Parts: sequence; structure tokens; C-alpha cells
Amino acid sequence: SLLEHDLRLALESDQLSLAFQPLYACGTRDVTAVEALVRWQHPTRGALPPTEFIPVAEESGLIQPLGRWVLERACTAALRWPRPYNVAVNLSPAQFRHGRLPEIVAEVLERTGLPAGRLEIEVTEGLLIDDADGALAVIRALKRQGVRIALDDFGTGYSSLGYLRRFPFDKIKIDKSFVQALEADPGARAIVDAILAMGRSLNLQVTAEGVETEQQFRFLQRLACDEAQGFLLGRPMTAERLQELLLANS
Ligand code: G
Ligand code: G
Ligand code: MN
Ligand code: NA
Repeated sequence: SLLEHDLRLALESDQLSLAFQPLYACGTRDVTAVEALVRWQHPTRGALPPTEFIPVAEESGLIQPLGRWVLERACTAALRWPRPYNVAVNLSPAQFRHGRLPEIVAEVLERTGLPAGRLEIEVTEGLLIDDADGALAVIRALKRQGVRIALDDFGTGYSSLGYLRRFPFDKIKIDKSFVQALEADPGARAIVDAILAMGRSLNLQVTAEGVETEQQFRFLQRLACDEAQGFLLGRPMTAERLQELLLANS
């Protein structure tokens, strides 16, 4: 496709960049980690959202070089921060099916010098649906290196809860749809409360994403949620802006 052709060029010609969005401790509102999000400034079409080009990258196989580029850039950026915050990177199921993912991650950590424990890999429930056994083997290999694994967009997928027991996740990120319904919908409050209780008993850190209002944030603080992320606390921003924010907070 046209977009595939353009994306191939983009990878070679510096049109991709990373945006950075902090995660905060609910208790203190201190930054705990930073998520890297890929951005594409297309030469004629302007900024294209990842929801448009990640699927193209997945179908064309370009997700492999793109994913490696994101990993390298994110790990390199993290080493420049004034404190050793963790860095979170989103990986597509297609990157797990590649087979060499643990080796690629090990190479990137080695080349950049980032300690494995500072890297958090975010996966979605989609990874667990097709080939759960294959995914589990790769996740175990990553965990052996010391990398942390977070389950992103939690609650929106169609897989069973059984995998929370089987998979060695470190963190679950409650999908923004539940967080954004907190004020209006007692059902959403009950679900978030239940996820937090489950996280505590399974020894999983719990992050709430998509926090846009003080009221949502207060709910999460009252429910003793570990971490929060969202436009209220910090939008995705450039590396330079992030550096200013981190310096001002350290
Ligand atoms: O950055 P934004 O909030 O627009 O993200 C939209 C979607 O794209 C999210 O689901 C996010 O996880 C995904 N995404 C952002 N950056 C990356 C990336 O580097 N790799 C993959 N696979 N997905 C990403
Ligand atoms: O799927 P994932 O959680 O990786 O997606 C991250 C996406 O969520 C990014 O596109 C980011 O811009 C978006 N995002 C981050 N915080 C908020 C928020 O508070 N509200 C909304 N609507 N989107 C958010
Ligand atoms: Mn994410
Ligand atoms: Na998410």
C-alpha cells in the first residue's frame, strides 16, 4: 500500500519520533515511570496517529524494524533522565511472534546500557488469545532477563481472567474507559475497586490510565491505586519538555 511505502521511507529518513507520557504515584503525585509513544510526522499528510500506521506496520512486517527503533530510542532517552525512572514501551503481538524478541531486547539493553529492571514492556490481552503458550514462553524469557511486563488496556479484551494466574505480569494498566466512567457510573467504581483488590492479592502493581479530572484522581487515591497516568497529570510530550519536567521535579 501507499502508506506501507511511506512508512518504509519514514523509518529510513528520520520522520518517526517518540512522545513521552509520565506515570505518577497516586499517593505522592511523583513521577514513577515514563511511557514512550511512537509518532510519525508524514511529509505531506502531517502527524499520523499510531492507530493508523501501527496496523500497517504489523501487516507489512515493518513492525520489526519499527519496534526495534522504538526500543533503542526509548532506552537511550531513559539514560538521560535525571533519575532512574522506568521506561515503558508498547509491543505488538506481531513482535512476540517474531521468535527472536528476547534476543532483540537483550541486544538493545546491552548496546544502550539500560539496566533490564528499568524496562517495562506493555502488552495487550490480544497477545494472549491466539498462541498463549508461545506468548508465555517469550514473556518468561524476557522476565529471566529482568525486564518488567505490564498488561495494558486491562478489561477491554476478551480473554479469560485465568491468564492473570498463569502469566508473570508485574503490572496491570486499567483501561481508560473504566477510569473515565468513575464519576458517572457506580458500576465503573465497583469494577476499578475489584481490579485493585485483585491486583493486591495477586501481588500486581495497578496503574489507572486516562485520568483526565481531579475527581477521577481522588477516587483512585481513595481506592489506594498505585499509579495513574493521563492528561490531568501529564500529556504525551517531547523529550525536551519531559526533561524540563523531570528536572523541575527532582
Ligand atoms: O500514542 P497514542 O496515545 O496515540 O497511542 C495509540 C495506540 O498506539 C495505543 O494503543 C498505543 O499503545 C499504541 N502505540 C503507541 N506507540 C506504540 C509503539 O511504539 N508500538 C506499538 N506497538 N504500539 C504503540
Ligand atoms: O493503549 P495505550 O494505553 O498504550 O494508549 C496510550 C494512548 O492513550 C496514547 O494515545 C495517549 O495519547 C492516550 N492517552 C493518554 N492519556 C490519556 C487521557 O488522559 N485521555 C485520553 N483520552 N487519552 C489518553
Ligand atoms: Mn500503553
Ligand atoms: Na493503554
